[in-house]
Amino acid sequence: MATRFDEDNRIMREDDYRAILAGVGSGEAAERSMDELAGLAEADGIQVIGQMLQPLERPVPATYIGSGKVRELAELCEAMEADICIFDDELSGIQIRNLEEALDVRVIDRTVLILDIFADRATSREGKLQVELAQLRYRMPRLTGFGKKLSRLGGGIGTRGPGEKKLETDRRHIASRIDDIRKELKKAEKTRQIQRAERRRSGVPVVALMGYTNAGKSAVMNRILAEEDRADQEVFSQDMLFATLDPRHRKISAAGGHPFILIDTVGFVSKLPHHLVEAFKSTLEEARDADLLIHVVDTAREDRAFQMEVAEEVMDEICGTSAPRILAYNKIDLVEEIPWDHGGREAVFISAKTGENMDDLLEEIEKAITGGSVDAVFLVPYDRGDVVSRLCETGQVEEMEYEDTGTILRGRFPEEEFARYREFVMRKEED
Ligand SMILES: Nc1nc2c(ncn2[C@@H]2O[C@H](COP(=O)(O)OP(=O)(O)OP(=O)(O)O)[C@@H](O)[C@H]2O)c(=O)[nH]1
Ligand SMILES: [Mg+2]
Repeated sequence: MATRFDEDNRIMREDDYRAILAGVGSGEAAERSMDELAGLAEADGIQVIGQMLQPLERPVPATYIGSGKVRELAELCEAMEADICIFDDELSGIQIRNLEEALDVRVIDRTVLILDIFADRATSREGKLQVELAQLRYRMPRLTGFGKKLSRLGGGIGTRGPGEKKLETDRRHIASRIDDIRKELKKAEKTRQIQRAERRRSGVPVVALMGYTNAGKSAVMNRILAEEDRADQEVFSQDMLFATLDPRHRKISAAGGHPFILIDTVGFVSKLPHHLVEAFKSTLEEARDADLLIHVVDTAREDRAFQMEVAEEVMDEICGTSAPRILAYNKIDLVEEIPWDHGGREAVFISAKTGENMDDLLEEIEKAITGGSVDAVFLVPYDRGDVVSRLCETGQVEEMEYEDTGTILRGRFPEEEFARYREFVMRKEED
């Protein structure tokens, strides 16, 4: 959990931050969004002591909430001894300044909160740079918006991370730092592109685990690895928001099944900051190119439908709507019944914790990635070792024999491989 410092650089206790949340909107969606904001605040070690939702259609330009509400909020802050107000949408510099003046507490928004959590979680060099880039791009147009509260609180919330030192330097410094980070990220992106191209060339399908944060994506990956006796290659999985920031891939050889590459990705929440999505674009690109998306859902959540909608929206934005998807209702060990309508889509009901029905998931993956495969027998001359390796890699070879004229391979192969090496096909076996 995050460590904070007061103005004399003494460590503050985590619950020293007492926050009131404020949002605009009405109906269930607005309430869910506020609940989610409270969850984010808690994930950042902030104690939520109150909240206020104003039923406006859209925020007020000068102060986000209406002026009457601002006064009400100021009274509430004073009465409850709050020291921070968190607004549910991204605020402009002017709004921050006006609100800090009127409320006399530190003012931050959802974006700062999310970036703060990300800054805390980032471990890889690339992850840290991506978060810093998003933080700087958020701060750039708001330099004048940060009032005296910020300098008073020094390295408080929203200023954590490598960007911290740059905060009070001028726009030019920030711009040049943004430039440097972009250049460095570009290099990392190049390496990633090469690796991705290699994976593409190998013809092994890519399957991406996606979904709302804390749904159990990493746990699903770990369960699949454990079943292959590869627990040593497990990824970080924890009951916390945004446990995963950097994508991780593992090649899965799925006992007897078609091999595939499984990618674990960063989790989503609603209103994910635009700059963050931008900054994480290159890491998310892996998922964008995936042949199959697995939407992992936390079945035990009461707000499951909301989380699913949020995840679908981000998935549409990143991957488009065309990649095939499987819905994986996870954590079924925590629910009594699993009976609901999933809109006729491919769905499996699993528990990454107990391992229940994981074979259903693997079966669905197999079905989706081998769509259009053929049982066939190949005879490949000995000077075409490349073809043999390729067929072994992309197909499920059941039998291999060495004849005078070459290697005989019997098994199930993707249609395109079958077509590509038609000249070596001895026979095609009908079902
Ligand atoms: N009971 C139960 N808990 C589960 C199951 N799957 C995952 N969990 C728990 O849910 C929490 C979140 O799991 P993660 O695998 O970190 O979830 P994630 O989707 O990767 O989350 P982020 O990377 O933070 O977006 C952990 O505490 C897991 O142990 C399950 O099937 N049953
Ligand atoms: Mg994860």
